[in-house]
Amino acid sequence: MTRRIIIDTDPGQDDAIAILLALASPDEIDVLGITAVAGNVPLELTAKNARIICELAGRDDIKVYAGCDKPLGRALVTAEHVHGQTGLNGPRLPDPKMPLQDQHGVDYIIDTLRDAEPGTITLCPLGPLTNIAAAFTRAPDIVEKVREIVLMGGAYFEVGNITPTAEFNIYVDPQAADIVFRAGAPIVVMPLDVTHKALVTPERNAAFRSLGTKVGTAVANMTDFFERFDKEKYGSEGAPLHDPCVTAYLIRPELFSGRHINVEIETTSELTMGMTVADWWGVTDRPRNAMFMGRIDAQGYFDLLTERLARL
Ligand SMILES: [Ca+2]
Repeated sequence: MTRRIIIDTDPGQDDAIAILLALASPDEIDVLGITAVAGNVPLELTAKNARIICELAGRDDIKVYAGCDKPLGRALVTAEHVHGQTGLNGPRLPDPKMPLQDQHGVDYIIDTLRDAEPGTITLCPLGPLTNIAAAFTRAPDIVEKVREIVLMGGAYFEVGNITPTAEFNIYVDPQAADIVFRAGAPIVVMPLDVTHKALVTPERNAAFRSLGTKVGTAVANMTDFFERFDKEKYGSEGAPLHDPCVTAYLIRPELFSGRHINVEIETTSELTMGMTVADWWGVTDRPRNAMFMGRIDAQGYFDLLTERLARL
């Protein structure tokens, strides 16, 4: 059955590839709309980049909304050091011609869920959870409309990438993450524990480039750009391709495995702010609120990406 989804995103090269994968997979995924949030770069750029990607996919009919321009209770932290000044450094892509919708992204999320049957809409957050938390706070009645929240964020065994203990998306808005993880909707988490196993090796990037299409070339140029940062930082054979794990899960969930556990968010300690405290070993009685993934069939994941991106 086709999943009806809202992608909430801060593009970001890896967000871009996650969106392309969704748009290339209409049998499994119906993208109702895309909401932009401040994260990797400020909101003005993420709202623009989301439209650049829709146009790259030939889908200027997709509705893109701008959401929150800063976290609920903290100053915005961005990641130009990873993604470049535009957030989409790497490929040369034209400015978008398609319009940004007038409605605020949070209002769009609320209205769309209110119009839906219970348990039917999947939310796919690829950035800080500000928009989702704002919607849940303002309209708690929409939580029951959610089928699943499949998000990229957090880490347990891999600990942190923006501080020693926190992953970027959760760190930017820990208060929002706390609201979402306590909301009661089913959650699937793609933490660094998974995404750091999804490395773009030279062979995998060559597979994107050899598609010989506009999309294949753009994707190869995106991963070329951000892998410079990760290779230096981690000394790994390539960059982790984080966000497409979310949309890949909607198509082939069997690529991933993990544990259904309690996950809580650190919101008070400055030292460990934004840490996803995951009870992987079941040492507490806290209620299980999230499917926390730990393993990925990485080659299956890249084969899926290459196969689907070839369709665009
Ligand atoms: Ca992202």
